[in-house]
Amino acid sequence: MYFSNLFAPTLREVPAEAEIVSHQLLLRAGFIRKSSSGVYTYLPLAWRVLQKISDIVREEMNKAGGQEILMPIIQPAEIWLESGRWHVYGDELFRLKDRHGRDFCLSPTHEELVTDLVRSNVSSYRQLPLYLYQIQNKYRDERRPRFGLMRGREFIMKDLYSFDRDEEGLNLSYKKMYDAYGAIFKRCGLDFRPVEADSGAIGGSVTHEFMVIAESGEAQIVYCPDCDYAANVEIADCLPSNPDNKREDTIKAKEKVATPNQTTIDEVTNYLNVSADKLIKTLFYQADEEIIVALVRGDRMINEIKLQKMHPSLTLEMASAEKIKEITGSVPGFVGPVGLKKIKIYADEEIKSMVNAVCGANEEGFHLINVQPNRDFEVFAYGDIRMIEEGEACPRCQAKLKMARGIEVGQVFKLGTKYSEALGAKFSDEQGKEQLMVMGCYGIGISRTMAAAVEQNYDADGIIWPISIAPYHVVIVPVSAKDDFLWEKSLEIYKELQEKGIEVVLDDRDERAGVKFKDADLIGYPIRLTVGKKLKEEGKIELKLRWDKEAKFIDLQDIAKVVMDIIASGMN
Ligand code: 9G3
Repeated sequence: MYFSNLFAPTLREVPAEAEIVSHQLLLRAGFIRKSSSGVYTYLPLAWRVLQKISDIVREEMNKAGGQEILMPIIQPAEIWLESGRWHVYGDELFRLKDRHGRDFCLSPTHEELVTDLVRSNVSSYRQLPLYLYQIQNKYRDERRPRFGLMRGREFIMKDLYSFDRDEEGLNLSYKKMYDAYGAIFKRCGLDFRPVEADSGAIGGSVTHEFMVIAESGEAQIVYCPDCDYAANVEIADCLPSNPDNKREDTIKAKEKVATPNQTTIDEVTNYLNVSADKLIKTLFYQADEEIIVALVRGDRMINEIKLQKMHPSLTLEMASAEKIKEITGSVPGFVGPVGLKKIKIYADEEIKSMVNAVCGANEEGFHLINVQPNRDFEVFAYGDIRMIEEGEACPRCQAKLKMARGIEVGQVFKLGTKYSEALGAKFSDEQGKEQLMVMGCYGIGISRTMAAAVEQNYDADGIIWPISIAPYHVVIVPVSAKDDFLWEKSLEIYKELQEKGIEVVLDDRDERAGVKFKDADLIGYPIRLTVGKKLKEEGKIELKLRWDKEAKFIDLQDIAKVVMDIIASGMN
Protein backbone atom coordinates (compact mmCIF):
# COMPACT_ATOMS: atom_id res chain seq x y z
CA MET A 1 0.00 0.00 0.00
CA TYR A 2 1.44 3.43 -0.89
CA PHE A 3 0.85 5.84 1.98
CA SER A 4 -0.32 8.53 -0.44
CA ASN A 5 -3.24 6.25 -1.37
CA LEU A 6 -4.08 5.14 2.17
CA PHE A 7 -7.27 6.77 3.53
CA ALA A 8 -5.92 7.53 7.02
CA PRO A 9 -6.66 11.20 7.76
CA THR A 10 -4.36 11.96 10.70
CA LEU A 11 -5.11 14.89 13.01
CA ARG A 12 -2.75 17.23 14.85
CA GLU A 13 -5.35 18.04 17.53
CA VAL A 14 -8.24 15.95 18.91
CA PRO A 15 -11.72 17.06 20.04
CA ALA A 16 -11.92 17.81 23.76
CA GLU A 17 -14.58 15.11 24.11
CA ALA A 18 -11.86 12.46 23.62
CA GLU A 19 -10.98 11.91 27.28
CA ILE A 20 -9.02 8.65 27.17
CA VAL A 21 -5.90 7.75 25.20
CA SER A 22 -7.43 5.15 22.90
CA HIS A 23 -10.18 7.56 21.85
CA GLN A 24 -7.62 10.34 21.22
CA LEU A 25 -5.14 8.17 19.34
CA LEU A 26 -7.67 6.29 17.21
CA LEU A 27 -9.01 9.68 16.07
CA ARG A 28 -5.59 11.34 15.60
CA ALA A 29 -4.06 8.37 13.77
CA GLY A 30 -6.96 8.20 11.31
CA PHE A 31 -8.50 4.90 12.49
CA ILE A 32 -12.04 6.10 13.31
CA ARG A 33 -14.39 8.99 12.71
CA LYS A 34 -17.56 9.74 14.67
CA SER A 35 -20.87 9.65 12.79
CA SER A 36 -23.07 10.46 15.78
CA SER A 37 -22.81 10.10 19.56
CA GLY A 38 -21.38 6.66 20.25
CA VAL A 39 -21.49 5.64 16.58
CA TYR A 40 -18.30 5.42 14.51
CA THR A 41 -16.96 4.66 11.06
CA TYR A 42 -14.01 2.28 11.08
CA LEU A 43 -11.54 3.63 8.52
CA PRO A 44 -9.20 1.24 6.63
CA LEU A 45 -6.55 1.00 9.37
CA ALA A 46 -9.14 0.21 12.05
CA TRP A 47 -10.99 -2.24 9.85
CA ARG A 48 -7.74 -4.19 9.26
CA VAL A 49 -7.17 -4.42 13.03
CA LEU A 50 -10.78 -5.48 13.65
CA GLN A 51 -10.52 -8.22 11.03
CA LYS A 52 -7.33 -9.55 12.65
CA ILE A 53 -8.98 -9.65 16.07
CA SER A 54 -12.04 -11.29 14.51
CA ASP A 55 -9.90 -13.90 12.74
CA ILE A 56 -8.17 -14.82 16.01
CA VAL A 57 -11.59 -15.07 17.68
CA ARG A 58 -12.96 -17.15 14.79
CA GLU A 59 -10.04 -19.60 14.88
CA GLU A 60 -10.43 -20.18 18.60
CA MET A 61 -14.24 -20.42 18.48
CA ASN A 62 -14.08 -22.92 15.60
CA LYS A 63 -11.42 -24.88 17.48
CA ALA A 64 -13.77 -25.04 20.46
CA GLY A 65 -16.52 -26.48 18.24
CA GLY A 66 -18.39 -23.25 17.40
CA GLN A 67 -20.27 -22.92 14.11
CA GLU A 68 -20.43 -19.39 12.71
CA ILE A 69 -23.78 -17.97 11.63
CA LEU A 70 -25.09 -14.46 11.06
CA MET A 71 -28.31 -13.56 12.86
CA PRO A 72 -30.56 -10.59 12.09
CA ILE A 73 -29.97 -7.23 13.75
CA ILE A 74 -33.70 -6.42 13.53
CA GLN A 75 -35.59 -8.56 16.06
CA PRO A 76 -39.39 -8.95 16.40
CA ALA A 77 -40.83 -7.80 19.75
CA GLU A 78 -42.72 -11.12 20.10
CA ILE A 79 -39.70 -13.14 21.25
CA TRP A 80 -38.78 -10.40 23.75
CA LEU A 81 -42.33 -10.49 25.04
CA GLU A 82 -42.04 -14.29 25.43
CA SER A 83 -38.80 -13.93 27.41
CA GLY A 84 -40.36 -11.14 29.45
CA ARG A 85 -37.54 -8.77 28.67
CA TRP A 86 -39.38 -6.38 26.33
CA HIS A 87 -40.55 -4.42 29.37
CA VAL A 88 -37.44 -5.02 31.47
CA TYR A 89 -35.17 -2.91 29.32
CA GLY A 90 -36.13 0.74 29.00
CA ASP A 91 -34.60 3.41 26.83
CA GLU A 92 -31.41 1.41 26.35
CA LEU A 93 -33.25 -0.87 23.91
CA PHE A 94 -33.45 0.69 20.44
CA ARG A 95 -37.05 0.13 19.34
CA LEU A 96 -38.64 0.73 15.95
CA LYS A 97 -41.81 -0.02 14.02
CA ASP A 98 -42.08 -1.36 10.48
CA ARG A 99 -44.42 0.10 7.88
CA HIS A 100 -47.28 -2.03 9.24
CA GLY A 101 -46.76 -0.67 12.73
CA ARG A 102 -45.27 -3.91 14.06
CA ASP A 103 -42.74 -3.56 16.93
CA PHE A 104 -39.08 -4.49 16.48
CA CYS A 105 -35.81 -3.79 18.26
CA LEU A 106 -32.20 -3.45 17.15
CA SER A 107 -30.25 -6.29 18.75
CA PRO A 108 -28.45 -5.49 22.00
CA THR A 109 -27.86 -9.24 22.35
CA HIS A 110 -29.27 -12.46 20.85
CA GLU A 111 -30.42 -14.84 23.61
CA GLU A 112 -34.05 -14.67 22.47
CA LEU A 113 -33.31 -14.89 18.75
CA VAL A 114 -30.92 -17.81 18.95
CA THR A 115 -33.20 -19.73 21.33
CA ASP A 116 -36.10 -19.18 18.93
CA LEU A 117 -33.91 -20.50 16.09
CA VAL A 118 -32.82 -23.59 18.05
CA ARG A 119 -36.23 -24.46 19.52
CA SER A 120 -37.58 -24.71 15.96
CA ASN A 121 -34.71 -26.79 14.60
CA VAL A 122 -33.33 -29.01 17.36
CA SER A 123 -35.37 -31.78 19.00
CA SER A 124 -33.02 -34.68 19.82
CA TYR A 125 -30.18 -35.16 22.33
CA ARG A 126 -28.08 -36.33 19.37
CA GLN A 127 -27.95 -32.74 18.14
CA LEU A 128 -26.43 -31.48 21.41
CA PRO A 129 -24.12 -29.94 22.41
CA LEU A 130 -24.52 -27.20 19.82
CA TYR A 131 -22.40 -24.00 19.73
CA LEU A 132 -23.59 -21.21 17.44
CA TYR A 133 -21.82 -17.87 17.18
CA GLN A 134 -21.69 -14.69 15.15
CA ILE A 135 -19.59 -11.56 14.81
CA GLN A 136 -22.06 -8.73 14.33
CA ASN A 137 -23.01 -5.18 15.25
CA LYS A 138 -24.92 -4.70 18.49
CA TYR A 139 -27.04 -1.72 19.54
CA ARG A 140 -27.51 -0.30 23.03
CA ASP A 141 -28.79 3.26 23.46
CA GLU A 142 -26.35 4.23 26.22
CA ARG A 143 -27.50 7.29 28.16
CA ARG A 144 -23.98 8.74 28.00
CA PRO A 145 -21.85 7.16 25.25
CA ARG A 146 -18.23 8.03 26.01
CA PHE A 147 -14.60 6.95 25.62
CA GLY A 148 -14.98 6.40 21.88
CA LEU A 149 -15.30 2.71 21.04
CA MET A 150 -15.16 1.76 24.71
CA ARG A 151 -18.82 2.60 25.38
CA GLY A 152 -20.55 3.07 22.03
CA ARG A 153 -24.18 2.74 21.01
CA GLU A 154 -23.22 0.54 18.07
CA PHE A 155 -20.36 -1.91 18.53
CA ILE A 156 -19.05 -5.17 17.16
CA MET A 157 -19.50 -8.24 19.36
CA LYS A 158 -18.75 -11.91 18.96
CA ASP A 159 -21.52 -13.74 20.74
CA LEU A 160 -21.61 -17.53 21.04
CA TYR A 161 -24.48 -19.49 22.53
CA SER A 162 -24.07 -23.06 23.79
CA PHE A 163 -26.91 -25.58 24.03
CA ASP A 164 -26.31 -28.68 26.17
CA ARG A 165 -28.29 -31.68 27.41
CA ASP A 166 -27.63 -30.99 31.07
CA GLU A 167 -25.71 -29.02 33.71
CA GLU A 168 -22.68 -31.24 33.30
CA GLY A 169 -22.61 -30.51 29.59
CA LEU A 170 -22.87 -26.80 30.26
CA ASN A 171 -19.94 -26.96 32.67
CA LEU A 172 -17.85 -28.56 29.94
CA SER A 173 -18.90 -25.93 27.39
CA TYR A 174 -18.21 -23.12 29.85
CA LYS A 175 -14.70 -24.44 30.52
CA LYS A 176 -14.02 -24.77 26.77
CA MET A 177 -15.04 -21.17 26.16
CA TYR A 178 -13.22 -19.91 29.26
CA ASP A 179 -10.00 -21.52 28.00
CA ALA A 180 -10.59 -20.31 24.42
CA TYR A 181 -10.94 -16.74 25.75
CA GLY A 182 -7.60 -17.06 27.49
CA ALA A 183 -6.00 -18.14 24.20
CA ILE A 184 -7.69 -15.29 22.29
CA PHE A 185 -6.58 -12.46 24.56
CA LYS A 186 -3.08 -13.91 24.85
CA ARG A 187 -2.80 -14.08 21.06
CA CYS A 188 -4.01 -10.46 20.88
CA GLY A 189 -1.03 -9.51 23.05
CA LEU A 190 -3.16 -8.24 25.93
CA ASP A 191 -2.45 -8.27 29.69
CA PHE A 192 -5.79 -9.57 30.97
CA ARG A 193 -7.37 -11.37 33.91
CA PRO A 194 -10.58 -13.44 34.14
CA VAL A 195 -12.53 -12.24 37.19
CA GLU A 196 -15.58 -13.59 38.99
CA ALA A 197 -18.46 -11.28 38.17
CA ASP A 198 -22.09 -10.42 38.77
CA SER A 199 -24.62 -12.17 36.53
CA GLY A 200 -26.85 -9.10 36.69
CA ALA A 201 -30.29 -8.88 35.13
CA ILE A 202 -29.78 -11.73 32.67
CA GLY A 203 -29.73 -14.08 35.61
CA GLY A 204 -27.93 -17.35 35.38
CA SER A 205 -25.60 -18.33 38.15
CA VAL A 206 -21.92 -18.27 37.30
CA THR A 207 -20.20 -15.68 35.18
CA HIS A 208 -16.67 -14.47 34.56
CA GLU A 209 -15.55 -11.23 32.94
CA PHE A 210 -12.27 -10.98 31.05
CA MET A 211 -10.64 -7.73 32.09
CA VAL A 212 -7.84 -5.94 30.28
CA ILE A 213 -5.90 -4.18 33.04
CA ALA A 214 -5.83 -0.42 32.33
CA GLU A 215 -6.09 2.72 34.46
CA SER A 216 -8.84 4.03 32.16
CA GLY A 217 -10.95 0.90 32.74
CA GLU A 218 -14.47 1.54 34.03
CA ALA A 219 -14.52 -1.69 36.03
CA GLN A 220 -12.78 -2.10 39.35
CA ILE A 221 -11.32 -5.48 40.25
CA VAL A 222 -9.54 -7.03 43.19
CA TYR A 223 -6.94 -9.67 42.54
CA CYS A 224 -4.64 -11.79 44.63
CA PRO A 225 -0.91 -11.45 43.93
CA ASP A 226 -0.33 -15.00 45.20
CA CYS A 227 -3.15 -17.12 43.79
CA ASP A 228 -5.41 -16.73 40.75
CA TYR A 229 -8.35 -15.30 42.71
CA ALA A 230 -9.75 -12.21 41.03
CA ALA A 231 -13.19 -10.65 41.20
CA ASN A 232 -15.14 -7.63 40.07
CA VAL A 233 -15.48 -5.52 43.24
CA GLU A 234 -19.23 -5.63 42.64
CA ILE A 235 -19.31 -9.21 43.88
CA ALA A 236 -16.02 -9.68 45.73
CA ASP A 237 -16.90 -11.28 49.08
CA CYS A 238 -15.90 -9.37 52.20
CA LEU A 239 -15.04 -10.92 55.53
CA PRO A 240 -16.23 -8.84 58.54
CA SER A 241 -13.22 -7.40 60.30
CA ASN A 242 -13.36 -7.23 64.09
CA PRO A 243 -12.70 -3.57 64.89
CA ASP A 244 -10.71 -2.91 68.03
CA ASN A 245 -13.80 -1.37 69.65
CA LYS A 246 -14.98 -4.93 70.21
CA ARG A 247 -12.64 -4.97 73.19
CA GLU A 248 -14.60 -2.13 74.81
CA ASP A 249 -16.31 -3.74 77.84
CA THR A 250 -19.18 -1.70 79.24
CA ILE A 251 -22.16 -1.20 77.00
CA LYS A 252 -23.45 2.27 77.84
CA ALA A 253 -26.90 3.77 77.61
CA LYS A 254 -27.69 5.60 74.37
CA GLU A 255 -27.49 9.37 74.57
CA LYS A 256 -28.49 12.25 72.27
CA VAL A 257 -25.75 14.83 71.74
CA ALA A 258 -25.83 18.16 69.90
CA THR A 259 -23.72 18.12 66.77
CA PRO A 260 -24.67 21.45 65.12
CA ASN A 261 -23.92 21.49 61.38
CA GLN A 262 -21.81 18.33 61.67
CA THR A 263 -23.14 16.22 58.79
CA THR A 264 -20.27 14.35 57.11
CA ILE A 265 -18.45 11.33 58.52
CA ASP A 266 -15.29 13.44 58.94
CA GLU A 267 -17.08 16.29 60.70
CA VAL A 268 -18.89 13.99 63.12
CA THR A 269 -15.78 11.89 63.91
CA ASN A 270 -13.76 15.04 64.60
CA TYR A 271 -16.52 16.74 66.60
CA LEU A 272 -17.22 13.68 68.77
CA ASN A 273 -13.60 12.57 68.75
CA VAL A 274 -14.43 9.02 67.60
CA SER A 275 -12.97 6.98 64.73
CA ALA A 276 -15.05 6.36 61.61
CA ASP A 277 -15.37 2.67 62.40
CA LYS A 278 -17.51 3.68 65.41
CA LEU A 279 -20.06 5.32 63.14
CA ILE A 280 -23.07 3.73 61.52
CA LYS A 281 -23.58 5.12 57.98
CA THR A 282 -27.34 5.12 57.27
CA LEU A 283 -28.40 5.08 53.61
CA PHE A 284 -32.02 5.33 52.40
CA TYR A 285 -32.87 3.65 49.10
CA GLN A 286 -35.91 3.66 46.82
CA ALA A 287 -36.21 0.01 45.72
CA ASP A 288 -39.04 0.07 43.16
CA GLU A 289 -41.93 1.45 45.29
CA GLU A 290 -40.42 0.55 48.66
CA ILE A 291 -38.03 2.55 50.84
CA ILE A 292 -35.33 0.44 52.49
CA VAL A 293 -32.37 1.33 54.69
CA ALA A 294 -28.81 0.02 54.39
CA LEU A 295 -26.25 0.30 57.19
CA VAL A 296 -22.51 0.05 56.79
CA ARG A 297 -19.71 1.10 59.14
CA GLY A 298 -18.67 4.74 58.79
CA ASP A 299 -15.35 3.82 57.20
CA ARG A 300 -16.87 1.55 54.54
CA MET A 301 -18.60 2.02 51.17
CA ILE A 302 -21.99 0.47 50.35
CA ASN A 303 -22.06 -2.08 47.54
CA GLU A 304 -25.40 -1.63 45.76
CA ILE A 305 -25.04 -4.81 43.68
CA LYS A 306 -24.78 -6.85 46.88
CA LEU A 307 -27.65 -4.90 48.48
CA GLN A 308 -29.78 -5.68 45.43
CA LYS A 309 -29.03 -9.40 45.87
CA MET A 310 -30.41 -9.15 49.43
CA HIS A 311 -33.42 -7.09 48.34
CA PRO A 312 -34.10 -7.86 44.65
CA SER A 313 -35.74 -4.97 42.81
CA LEU A 314 -35.94 -3.69 39.22
CA THR A 315 -34.68 -0.25 40.19
CA LEU A 316 -32.55 0.76 43.19
CA GLU A 317 -31.73 4.42 43.70
CA MET A 318 -30.75 6.65 46.62
CA ALA A 319 -33.98 8.00 48.16
CA SER A 320 -34.60 11.71 47.62
CA ALA A 321 -34.06 14.25 50.40
CA GLU A 322 -37.82 14.88 50.38
CA LYS A 323 -38.50 11.19 50.94
CA ILE A 324 -35.95 11.11 53.76
CA LYS A 325 -37.51 14.20 55.37
CA GLU A 326 -40.95 12.61 55.05
CA ILE A 327 -39.80 9.42 56.79
CA THR A 328 -37.36 10.66 59.41
CA GLY A 329 -38.40 14.29 59.81
CA SER A 330 -34.72 15.04 59.36
CA VAL A 331 -32.17 15.72 56.67
CA PRO A 332 -29.42 13.48 55.31
CA GLY A 333 -26.41 13.83 57.60
CA PHE A 334 -28.48 13.45 60.77
CA VAL A 335 -30.34 10.26 59.87
CA GLY A 336 -29.96 6.94 61.67
CA PRO A 337 -31.69 3.57 62.16
CA VAL A 338 -33.01 4.28 65.71
CA GLY A 339 -36.73 4.94 65.82
CA LEU A 340 -37.48 4.03 62.19
CA LYS A 341 -40.86 2.37 61.81
CA LYS A 342 -41.98 -0.25 59.25
CA ILE A 343 -38.79 0.07 57.20
CA LYS A 344 -36.61 -2.92 56.35
CA ILE A 345 -33.11 -2.31 57.64
CA TYR A 346 -30.34 -4.25 55.90
CA ALA A 347 -27.08 -4.13 57.85
CA ASP A 348 -23.59 -5.13 56.84
CA GLU A 349 -22.13 -7.97 58.91
CA GLU A 350 -19.73 -5.55 60.62
CA ILE A 351 -22.62 -3.63 62.20
CA LYS A 352 -23.49 -6.68 64.31
CA SER A 353 -20.35 -6.50 66.44
CA MET A 354 -20.38 -2.72 66.96
CA VAL A 355 -20.41 -1.51 70.58
CA ASN A 356 -21.42 2.01 71.66
CA ALA A 357 -21.82 3.16 68.08
CA VAL A 358 -22.63 6.66 66.80
CA CYS A 359 -25.40 7.45 64.33
CA GLY A 360 -27.73 10.27 63.29
CA ALA A 361 -30.55 11.03 65.76
CA ASN A 362 -33.12 11.62 62.97
CA GLU A 363 -33.19 15.18 64.31
CA GLU A 364 -31.35 18.00 62.58
CA GLY A 365 -28.27 19.05 64.59
CA PHE A 366 -28.17 15.89 66.76
CA HIS A 367 -26.50 12.50 66.79
CA LEU A 368 -26.85 9.51 69.12
CA ILE A 369 -23.87 7.93 70.91
CA ASN A 370 -23.56 4.55 72.65
CA VAL A 371 -26.05 3.04 70.22
CA GLN A 372 -26.33 -0.73 70.37
CA PRO A 373 -27.54 -2.76 67.36
CA ASN A 374 -30.52 -5.00 68.28
CA ARG A 375 -31.06 -3.16 71.56
CA ASP A 376 -31.75 0.25 70.00
CA PHE A 377 -32.88 -0.78 66.49
CA GLU A 378 -34.00 -3.94 64.77
CA VAL A 379 -32.12 -5.24 61.74
CA PHE A 380 -34.29 -6.98 59.15
CA ALA A 381 -31.29 -8.88 57.73
CA TYR A 382 -27.52 -8.91 58.10
CA GLY A 383 -25.33 -9.61 55.07
CA ASP A 384 -22.19 -8.66 53.18
CA ILE A 385 -23.23 -5.37 51.57
CA ARG A 386 -20.01 -3.44 51.63
CA MET A 387 -17.40 -2.70 48.94
CA ILE A 388 -14.16 -4.65 49.34
CA GLU A 389 -10.99 -2.62 49.91
CA GLU A 390 -7.34 -2.97 48.88
CA GLY A 391 -5.31 -4.95 51.41
CA GLU A 392 -8.15 -7.14 52.66
CA ALA A 393 -7.45 -10.84 52.91
CA CYS A 394 -7.81 -13.01 49.81
CA PRO A 395 -10.77 -15.34 50.48
CA ARG A 396 -8.70 -18.19 49.00
CA CYS A 397 -5.19 -17.79 50.45
CA GLN A 398 -5.39 -14.85 52.90
CA ALA A 399 -2.74 -12.84 51.00
CA LYS A 400 -3.38 -9.07 50.78
CA LEU A 401 -5.65 -8.29 47.83
CA LYS A 402 -4.67 -5.65 45.29
CA MET A 403 -7.01 -3.30 43.39
CA ALA A 404 -6.86 -2.53 39.66
CA ARG A 405 -9.04 -0.98 37.03
CA GLY A 406 -10.08 -3.09 34.06
CA ILE A 407 -11.72 -2.86 30.67
CA GLU A 408 -14.24 -5.66 30.27
CA VAL A 409 -13.52 -7.20 26.86
CA GLY A 410 -15.26 -10.54 27.32
CA GLN A 411 -17.92 -12.24 29.42
CA VAL A 412 -18.90 -15.87 29.81
CA PHE A 413 -22.24 -16.76 31.42
CA LYS A 414 -23.95 -19.94 32.57
CA LEU A 415 -27.58 -19.25 31.66
CA GLY A 416 -29.02 -22.63 32.66
CA THR A 417 -32.65 -22.93 31.47
CA LYS A 418 -33.64 -19.26 31.84
CA TYR A 419 -34.26 -18.82 28.09
CA SER A 420 -35.00 -22.42 27.09
CA GLU A 421 -37.78 -22.45 29.68
CA ALA A 422 -39.15 -19.04 28.70
CA LEU A 423 -39.18 -19.95 25.01
CA GLY A 424 -39.75 -23.72 25.30
CA ALA A 425 -36.51 -24.96 23.77
CA LYS A 426 -36.75 -28.70 24.47
CA PHE A 427 -35.21 -31.94 23.25
CA SER A 428 -36.01 -35.64 23.76
CA ASP A 429 -33.30 -37.37 25.80
CA GLU A 430 -31.95 -40.95 25.42
CA GLN A 431 -35.08 -42.25 27.18
CA GLY A 432 -37.34 -40.23 24.90
CA LYS A 433 -38.17 -37.92 27.80
CA GLU A 434 -38.60 -34.20 27.02
CA GLN A 435 -35.88 -32.02 28.62
CA LEU A 436 -35.08 -28.31 28.60
CA MET A 437 -31.85 -27.37 26.87
CA VAL A 438 -29.18 -25.99 29.21
CA MET A 439 -27.58 -22.82 27.80
CA GLY A 440 -24.52 -20.66 28.13
CA CYS A 441 -23.61 -17.40 26.39
CA TYR A 442 -20.19 -15.97 25.69
CA GLY A 443 -19.42 -12.45 24.41
CA ILE A 444 -16.31 -10.63 23.25
CA GLY A 445 -16.31 -6.92 22.47
CA ILE A 446 -14.35 -6.93 19.18
CA SER A 447 -14.27 -3.15 18.73
CA ARG A 448 -13.73 -2.63 22.46
CA THR A 449 -10.78 -5.08 22.33
CA MET A 450 -9.11 -2.89 19.68
CA ALA A 451 -9.51 0.16 21.93
CA ALA A 452 -8.29 -1.81 24.96
CA ALA A 453 -5.18 -2.86 23.02
CA VAL A 454 -4.39 0.83 22.48
CA GLU A 455 -4.97 1.62 26.16
CA GLN A 456 -2.28 -0.94 27.00
CA ASN A 457 0.10 -0.16 24.13
CA TYR A 458 1.00 3.47 23.52
CA ASP A 459 3.61 6.10 24.31
CA ALA A 460 4.02 9.85 23.79
CA ASP A 461 4.42 9.36 20.04
CA GLY A 462 1.33 7.24 19.46
CA ILE A 463 0.09 3.65 19.27
CA ILE A 464 2.35 0.58 19.62
CA TRP A 465 0.37 -2.25 17.97
CA PRO A 466 1.02 -5.82 19.07
CA ILE A 467 2.22 -7.55 15.90
CA SER A 468 -0.67 -10.04 15.88
CA ILE A 469 -3.29 -7.30 15.41
CA ALA A 470 -1.29 -4.48 13.77
CA PRO A 471 -2.98 -2.90 10.71
CA TYR A 472 0.26 -3.43 8.74
CA HIS A 473 3.50 -5.10 9.80
CA VAL A 474 6.03 -2.76 8.15
CA VAL A 475 6.34 0.82 6.96
CA ILE A 476 9.17 1.65 4.55
CA VAL A 477 10.43 5.24 4.76
CA PRO A 478 12.76 6.50 1.99
CA VAL A 479 14.46 9.51 3.61
CA SER A 480 14.13 11.49 0.37
CA ALA A 481 11.47 11.14 -2.30
CA LYS A 482 13.70 12.88 -4.86
CA ASP A 483 16.61 10.41 -4.76
CA ASP A 484 15.98 7.88 -7.57
CA PHE A 485 18.44 5.34 -6.11
CA LEU A 486 16.70 5.34 -2.70
CA TRP A 487 13.28 5.17 -4.37
CA GLU A 488 14.28 2.21 -6.58
CA LYS A 489 15.70 0.31 -3.61
CA SER A 490 12.64 1.09 -1.44
CA LEU A 491 10.42 -0.27 -4.20
CA GLU A 492 12.52 -3.45 -4.42
CA ILE A 493 12.23 -4.06 -0.67
CA TYR A 494 8.48 -3.25 -0.80
CA LYS A 495 7.91 -5.83 -3.56
CA GLU A 496 10.11 -8.47 -1.93
CA LEU A 497 8.30 -8.19 1.41
CA GLN A 498 4.88 -8.30 -0.28
CA GLU A 499 5.87 -11.47 -2.13
CA LYS A 500 6.62 -13.02 1.27
CA GLY A 501 3.10 -12.16 2.45
CA ILE A 502 4.23 -9.31 4.66
CA GLU A 503 1.79 -6.41 5.00
CA VAL A 504 3.76 -3.29 4.13
CA VAL A 505 3.13 0.42 3.59
CA LEU A 506 5.56 2.44 1.46
CA ASP A 507 5.58 6.06 2.51
CA ASP A 508 5.92 7.58 -0.96
CA ARG A 509 5.00 11.14 0.05
CA ASP A 510 7.18 14.06 -0.95
CA GLU A 511 7.67 14.98 2.72
CA ARG A 512 10.66 15.45 5.03
CA ALA A 513 11.76 12.20 6.77
CA GLY A 514 10.83 13.69 10.14
CA VAL A 515 7.18 14.03 9.12
CA LYS A 516 7.13 10.43 7.90
CA PHE A 517 8.68 9.19 11.14
CA LYS A 518 6.07 11.07 13.20
CA ASP A 519 3.19 9.53 11.26
CA ALA A 520 4.78 6.08 11.44
CA ASP A 521 5.04 6.38 15.23
CA LEU A 522 1.51 7.76 15.58
CA ILE A 523 -0.10 4.98 13.50
CA GLY A 524 2.05 2.48 15.35
CA TYR A 525 3.43 0.07 12.75
CA PRO A 526 5.52 -2.56 14.59
CA ILE A 527 8.48 -2.34 12.17
CA ARG A 528 9.92 0.74 10.44
CA LEU A 529 12.52 0.35 7.68
CA THR A 530 14.37 3.55 6.80
CA VAL A 531 16.11 3.66 3.43
CA GLY A 532 18.81 6.33 3.63
CA LYS A 533 22.49 7.12 2.94
CA LYS A 534 23.71 4.04 4.90
CA LEU A 535 22.41 2.02 1.99
CA LYS A 536 24.71 3.74 -0.51
CA GLU A 537 27.70 3.72 1.84
CA GLU A 538 27.37 0.30 3.52
CA GLY A 539 24.45 -1.50 1.83
CA LYS A 540 22.49 -1.36 5.08
CA ILE A 541 18.89 -0.56 5.95
CA GLU A 542 17.87 0.93 9.30
CA LEU A 543 15.37 -1.30 11.13
CA LYS A 544 13.51 0.07 14.15
CA LEU A 545 10.94 -1.77 16.25
CA ARG A 546 8.18 0.57 17.46
CA TRP A 547 8.62 -0.59 21.08
CA ASP A 548 12.43 -0.20 21.08
CA LYS A 549 14.31 3.04 21.55
CA GLU A 550 17.32 2.04 19.44
CA ALA A 551 17.37 1.16 15.75
CA LYS A 552 19.80 -1.31 14.19
CA PHE A 553 21.29 -1.65 10.72
CA ILE A 554 20.66 -4.75 8.64
CA ASP A 555 22.29 -5.80 5.34
CA LEU A 556 19.86 -5.26 2.48
CA GLN A 557 19.87 -8.95 1.51
CA ASP A 558 18.90 -10.02 5.06
CA ILE A 559 15.97 -7.62 5.48
CA ALA A 560 13.14 -9.97 4.40
CA LYS A 561 14.40 -12.83 6.61
CA VAL A 562 14.90 -10.58 9.66
CA VAL A 563 11.48 -9.00 9.22
CA MET A 564 9.76 -12.40 8.81
CA ASP A 565 11.43 -13.70 11.97
CA ILE A 566 10.30 -10.66 13.95
CA ILE A 567 6.71 -11.10 12.72
CA ALA A 568 6.74 -14.85 13.39
CA SER A 569 7.98 -14.30 16.96
CA GLY A 570 5.34 -11.61 17.55
CA MET A 571 2.50 -13.92 16.52
CA ASN A 572 2.88 -16.04 19.63
C1 9G3 B 1 -30.84 -5.48 26.47
C2 9G3 B 1 -30.15 -4.27 26.53
C3 9G3 B 1 -28.88 -4.20 27.06
C4 9G3 B 1 -28.27 -5.37 27.55
C5 9G3 B 1 -28.98 -6.59 27.49
C6 9G3 B 1 -30.26 -6.65 26.95
C7 9G3 B 1 -26.42 -6.44 28.53
C8 9G3 B 1 -28.32 -7.79 27.99
C9 9G3 B 1 -26.36 -8.82 29.02
C10 9G3 B 1 -25.83 -9.63 27.87
C11 9G3 B 1 -25.36 -10.99 28.25
C12 9G3 B 1 -24.60 -11.69 27.17
C13 9G3 B 1 -24.62 -12.62 24.94
C14 9G3 B 1 -23.18 -12.23 24.74
C15 9G3 B 1 -22.45 -11.97 26.02
C16 9G3 B 1 -23.23 -11.08 26.96
N1 9G3 B 1 -26.99 -5.32 28.09
N2 9G3 B 1 -27.06 -7.65 28.49
O1 9G3 B 1 -28.87 -8.91 27.97
F1 9G3 B 1 -32.08 -5.50 25.95
CL1 9G3 B 1 -30.90 -2.85 25.91
O2 9G3 B 1 -25.81 -9.20 26.77
N3 9G3 B 1 -25.30 -11.74 25.91
